[in-house]
Amino acid sequence: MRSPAAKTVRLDAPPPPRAGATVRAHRMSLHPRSGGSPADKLDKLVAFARGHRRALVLTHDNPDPDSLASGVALAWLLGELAGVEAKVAYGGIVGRAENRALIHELKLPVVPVSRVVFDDYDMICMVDTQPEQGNHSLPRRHFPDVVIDHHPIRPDSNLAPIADVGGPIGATSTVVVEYLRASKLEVPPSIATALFYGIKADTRDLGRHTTPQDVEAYLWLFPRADKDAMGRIEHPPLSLEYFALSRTAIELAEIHGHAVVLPLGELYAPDMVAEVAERFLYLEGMRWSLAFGTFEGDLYFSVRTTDRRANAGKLIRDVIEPRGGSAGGHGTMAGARLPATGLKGAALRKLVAAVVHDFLHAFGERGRGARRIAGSPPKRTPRPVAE
Ligand SMILES: [Mn+2]
Repeated sequence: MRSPAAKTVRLDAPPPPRAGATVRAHRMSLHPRSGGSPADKLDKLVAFARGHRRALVLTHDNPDPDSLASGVALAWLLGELAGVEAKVAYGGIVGRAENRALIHELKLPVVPVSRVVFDDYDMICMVDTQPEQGNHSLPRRHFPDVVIDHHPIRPDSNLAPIADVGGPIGATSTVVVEYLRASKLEVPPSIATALFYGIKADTRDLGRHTTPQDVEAYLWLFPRADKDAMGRIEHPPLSLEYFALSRTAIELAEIHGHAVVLPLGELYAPDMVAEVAERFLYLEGMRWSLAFGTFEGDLYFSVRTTDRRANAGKLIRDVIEPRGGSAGGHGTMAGARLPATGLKGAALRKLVAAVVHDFLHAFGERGRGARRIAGSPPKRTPRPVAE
């Protein structure tokens, strides 16, 4: 049986709220965004948390620095102010070397979601993503109690008792810093450093999607952050796999007008599409970059643009969601996952070709032949140039 409403249900949409939804309705008055100042928001969060024993803080899958930092900081705050034992977990893997160094150097207490028994927790928080976003590992039978995210609000996020969601703030870490400042607590250097890097990474050193609140949080964190650790986090050793992926990207890059497309094949970590898309946007003359590859049967896409008037988040959702994938992002940066399990050879190539075609169309680049970065293969080895 099909009801008209069923047609509009997306594959990554969460289930209807649990039976507790009627109880939640009156709690929506706690919605901190209607509550004004960070101190008010913090009070409401702490009052809500005090009725609970154990909290789980979930980042988005394949977490980035902003997600990890805001998760760890929120967990610390819940422990200090509400006496709630909070654990931070992430789905997927941490692949990018800088993000691995962030966890390692600062000994951040985060665990893979595979080690989590969701029913052990009576409070669930979500940071840097939202229930409907589809890029997190919260099982469908659960719904978060707390959602803190700087991405554009999705309707279901308002069903959470505490939801501090929406732009234009450049990083979820900035939102959490405002809570920390309101708490008047002394923040441990590891947490300050993580948040500092979270803001730095999401705003690309305050040069992208940056608001005065981000600058203020950054400046507040600067004297509290461990600069030696920051140096090791931002400049970590890079693996052979990393350089092999860079070679693949350079060899296979296709330039279509003002867009560069980077087919990366099998990825060693899904978050590397973001790294490569980001890097190749530096190629002069580019307005768009698109990197994609497969990991454990799924296709991962990352889009970046230099066009500040663009909406990469909407663009990627328009291309990926009708095909049954999940996608999200905002103005100049966005990512997506498209299940492709079982697709091989020609079937996978056909899907990829159709998706890339749609992306190029959305970028406004059609009907031109692709150029390469380096002629493939090079006709002759260039003579070494004396230093
Ligand atoms: Mn973020």
